[in-house]
Amino acid sequence: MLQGLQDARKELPSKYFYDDEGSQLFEQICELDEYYLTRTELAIMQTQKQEMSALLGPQCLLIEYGSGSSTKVCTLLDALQEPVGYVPIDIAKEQLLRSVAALARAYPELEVLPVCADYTSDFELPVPKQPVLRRVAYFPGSTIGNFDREPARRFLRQIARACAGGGLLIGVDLKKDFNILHRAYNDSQGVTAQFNKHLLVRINQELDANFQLNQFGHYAFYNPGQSRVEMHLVSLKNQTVRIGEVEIAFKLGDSIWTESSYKYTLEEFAHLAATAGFTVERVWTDSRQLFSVQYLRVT
Ligand code: AVI
Repeated sequence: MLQGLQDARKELPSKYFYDDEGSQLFEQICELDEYYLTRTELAIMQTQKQEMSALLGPQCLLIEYGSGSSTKVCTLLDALQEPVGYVPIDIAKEQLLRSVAALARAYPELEVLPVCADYTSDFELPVPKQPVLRRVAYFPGSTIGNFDREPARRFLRQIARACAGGGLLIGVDLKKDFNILHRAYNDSQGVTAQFNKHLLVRINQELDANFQLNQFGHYAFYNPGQSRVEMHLVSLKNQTVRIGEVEIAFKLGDSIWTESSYKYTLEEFAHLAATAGFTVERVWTDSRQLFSVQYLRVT
């Protein structure tokens, strides 16, 4: 965190949004009218789950990277043919434990094998009791968009290795009218702004800092040259912030870059997938082509 704030271009890794409170704020974002992503993806899952289930086949081990509240996966679990297990991976422990308990009630037959980890790190995949025919990763929500290009490729390669002989069901947000993107990341209720500032709240609480939340503004815009929505926190005045023993000076207008959310065309994503060891087998989209769910097979 300190390193990121001391660089000439101040930047904080977006993965730190997701402690328990941050994860709850994100769940609130997913309910917003302006945030079309979740709603659109869920509708695609609902209408296409039978075909998805046929592609994934019987006795698969479903591994979800960044499972959150594990709500999206239920649509899939309802349709899958005799899944041998479900591995939810998430860094937010409380939420992970809550969702495991809920899943155990809803799917008493299903073996649930939770992993509390940063899913981009090296961790051991648990082995279910029943034999596995195919390992399939599930990475919904277009979280792949929060990775820069090279880290995205590395992460997809990591999944391809973990699921050799299997595949990946992934949600990918698509390029579209900038105004739709602008509204999605600048909602009228200010939930996204609160989510963005949550990083500062965490630094204050966990690293003994004194950021004044009302002295930083939420700023999100689409950068067409880079095909991404950028989220920043912009200093509203000249100020000095203390983090532990370290003082960091901000000038009026200085920004902390907190997140990128890349948007793809289907061709661009197929190219990225191919360079990471996957072949796109099937793409489902909504009628407005806002969002896609894709099944990639490990090549
Ligand atoms: C988790 N991720 C896909 C979200 C996104 O749209 O990039 C995070 C988010 N940031 C602001 N609103 C939602």
